[in-house]
Amino acid sequence: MNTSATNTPIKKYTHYRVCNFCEAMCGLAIEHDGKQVLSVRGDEKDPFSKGSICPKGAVIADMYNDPDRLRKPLKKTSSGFVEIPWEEAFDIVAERLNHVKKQYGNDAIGLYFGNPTVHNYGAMMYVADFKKTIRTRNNFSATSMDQLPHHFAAHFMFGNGMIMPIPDINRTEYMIIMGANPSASNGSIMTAAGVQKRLKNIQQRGGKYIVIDPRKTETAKSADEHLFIRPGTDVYFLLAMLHIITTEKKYNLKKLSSHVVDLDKVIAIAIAYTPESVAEITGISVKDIRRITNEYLNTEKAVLYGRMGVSTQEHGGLCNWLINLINILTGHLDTEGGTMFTNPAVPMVKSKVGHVPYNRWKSRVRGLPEFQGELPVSTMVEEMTTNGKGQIKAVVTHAGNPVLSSPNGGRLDKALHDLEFMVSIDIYLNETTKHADIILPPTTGLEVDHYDLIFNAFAVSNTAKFSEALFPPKEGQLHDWQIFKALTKRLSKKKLPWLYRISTPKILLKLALLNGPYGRFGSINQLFTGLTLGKIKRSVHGIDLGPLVPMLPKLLRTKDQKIHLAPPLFLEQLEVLHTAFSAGKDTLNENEFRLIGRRHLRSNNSWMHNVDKLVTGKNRCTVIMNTMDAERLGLKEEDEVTVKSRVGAIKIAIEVTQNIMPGVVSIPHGFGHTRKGSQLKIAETHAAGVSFNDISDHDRIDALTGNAAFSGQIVQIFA
Ligand SMILES: Nc1nc2c(c(=O)[nH]1)N[C@H]1C(S)=C(S)[C@@H](COP(=O)(O)OP(=O)(O)OC[C@H]3O[C@@H](n4cnc5c(=O)[nH]c(N)nc54)[C@H](O)[C@@H]3O)O[C@H]1N2
Ligand SMILES: Nc1nc2c(c(=O)[nH]1)N[C@H]1C(S)=C(S)[C@@H](COP(=O)(O)OP(=O)(O)OC[C@H]3O[C@@H](n4cnc5c(=O)[nH]c(N)nc54)[C@H](O)[C@@H]3O)O[C@H]1N2
Ligand code: SF4
Ligand SMILES: [Mo]
Repeated sequence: MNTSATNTPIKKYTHYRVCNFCEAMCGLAIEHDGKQVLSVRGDEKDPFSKGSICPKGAVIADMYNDPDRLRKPLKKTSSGFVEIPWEEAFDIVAERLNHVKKQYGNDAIGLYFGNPTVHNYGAMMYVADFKKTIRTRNNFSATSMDQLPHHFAAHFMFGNGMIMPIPDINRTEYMIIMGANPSASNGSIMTAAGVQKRLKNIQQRGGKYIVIDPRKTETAKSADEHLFIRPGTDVYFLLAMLHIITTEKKYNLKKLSSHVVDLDKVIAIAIAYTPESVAEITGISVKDIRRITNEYLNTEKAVLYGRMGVSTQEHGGLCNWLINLINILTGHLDTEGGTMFTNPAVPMVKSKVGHVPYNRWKSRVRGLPEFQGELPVSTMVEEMTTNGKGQIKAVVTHAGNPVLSSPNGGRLDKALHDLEFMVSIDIYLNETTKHADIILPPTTGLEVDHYDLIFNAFAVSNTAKFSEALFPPKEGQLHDWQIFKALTKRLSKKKLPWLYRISTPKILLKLALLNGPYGRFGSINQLFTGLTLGKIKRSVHGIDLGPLVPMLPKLLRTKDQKIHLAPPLFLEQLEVLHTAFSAGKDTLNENEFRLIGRRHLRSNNSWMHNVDKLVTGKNRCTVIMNTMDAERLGLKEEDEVTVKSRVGAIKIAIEVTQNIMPGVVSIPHGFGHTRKGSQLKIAETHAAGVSFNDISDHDRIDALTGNAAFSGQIVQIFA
């Protein structure tokens, strides 16, 4: 394979894989010489991504080679972290966790799973067994500061949290995008590699897409239309749409008519929300509300899509319910060009019907209900710092950096410091993992094989691809799944079944594919022709399993196999909203603003800033403010200001633009790498930035779901 002789030309090979950094699933073509990567480009032959790539995928080799990446377990000592052998590290973790369990009970262990957990199929295959050995109620993840309201609406309307509708971007002719910026994020709960091209294609086939966002984002700039909306008021805009649809009797459920219950209950809920009554609150004119609703109603292939901005806000749960409801009432669910459901080769929706994993326990301090085994992350710190039975004394983090990513991360920073024990499974010694007593660093990126279990299930067409590892793990390195398995083995009271002991992610994937809808055992006539892992592997660029197809009513998992249009929890929350609505528009003092976040194409939450190529150029950790507001406060570009909230204050440079709604300011999250003790080289550079979540309030949640409400918090700005 190798060519070390000086004159022999270097032998080059191409390795094809899926990038697993974000949800888009771009196929990469990686040229290498067997040892080093020579170039990375988008794989034009990938039937799903067709050559698309972004700057993050292009530096996958830089991530692999990053000298700051940990390769061996670390143990904290009085003179700093020292490397120790794996067996010793596992023994310490098992001994300490067992000790905490014995002394204080199972709930004394808090678990936190970050975003890359779901991008890692090996971890996904083994995390459930690991959780079972801990058996704690204090189970947290990034879900409750992200897409929880989507799961919530899916769960109560369709009977399973994973039945999340996906916009059929490939065929729609009218797309309303609320609170999403796919040009930066590359799409979310809409796996759509090359999303910008897909959006452009809507226009090229004579359709249009409009963006409703408090900032004129990168997506908004190429949209047919952009409307500013006041942060956190989407619920009123949606209710006004529903008002028009119901009071003017413009609803038509088409083929779904016989598959819904409680239509009568939703017909009257939006009566009070006339476009006239919400225009001032939302900042969107009556004319625009009416026109957009009618354009959407009059286009057969139309879709209403909402994401982060309408999820991580105080009415996230209601927004996601209303978005589904409007798509259903207007015949835009489960039809071409509307919202549809993916039919992945490994289904995420199990065949069981009607089980409701909700509110089986509540968080100890704030009394917030569990959803699908998890408590809202906003409650994590109080569960650590409030004395009493069930108090968290030890924490396990996997692939998460909650000190930078969770609400009031500064408070968490202190609470982690005071724990009796902490272990982090992570590739870096960063702002969170620096608190760990033991860090267990797995392989990542080019060293792991990959099959996108989660994002294949939310893709805009049905597709499958398997990526082999390009490079073997460096000597002594373990995969995430091997770490989970080793810990499960040590922590488990019972002897583990032999099947578990010999299993690998590949074996489990093989079985899942065989039993999946396209697999050999999926149906009798597929017995000889059905999909196998072998077949997928042989198609190195991936397999196209066709466009989205109607999936209802078969996919429904409610006991009565109907869509529940008016789940009681949502109606109750709507009553609460009525009170807020009657209070009218709130007013802000002179130096008060509503804060929103933003993502940049060259960032990925908190963990990619260590790659030089992704942080060169202009400082991106700035607060964006409208020109009029800046003039009013006597501020100019690059001035440093203090942004203060109930829970903290940060100093940050200002960027002045017309592209943000007056009264609103925007700060990106995932920065703030200057914290002492983190070993990342970014900490020493100008790009370290400050953390949004040092000012985000942990008490600001969506009351319905417990999701963190990052958007719309009031902050004060001082020169
Ligand atoms: N203010 C504000 N806060 C936000 C958001 C926002 O929009 N605004 N967004 C929220 C959202 S949507 C999310 S998903 C969360 C993300 O929250 P987190 O998941 O807590 O944060 P990340 O920055 O994604 O941290 C990922 C961690 O995983 C590690 N890692 C990377 N690859 C691997 C791997 O292969 N294996 C292991 N074991 N570790 C790995 C990294 O080193 C890093 O420590 O942040 C949320 N926080
Ligand atoms: N480059 C890059 N890509 C990423 C990530 C990343 O950090 N960087 N993170 C990944 C993750 S974990 C996720 S969850 C996805 C998220 O992907 P998206 O859902 O596309 O999230 P954002 O890019 O944060 O876009 C949210 C938009 O909501 C707007 N917004 C804020 N408040 C409101 C509001 O009250 N109403 C309305 N209508 N809009 C509002 C913001 O201005 C912003 O433009 O991106 C993923 N992809
Ligand atoms: S868009 Fe996402 S999947 Fe595609 S190359 Fe970039 S980070 Fe990777
Ligand atoms: Mo996320």
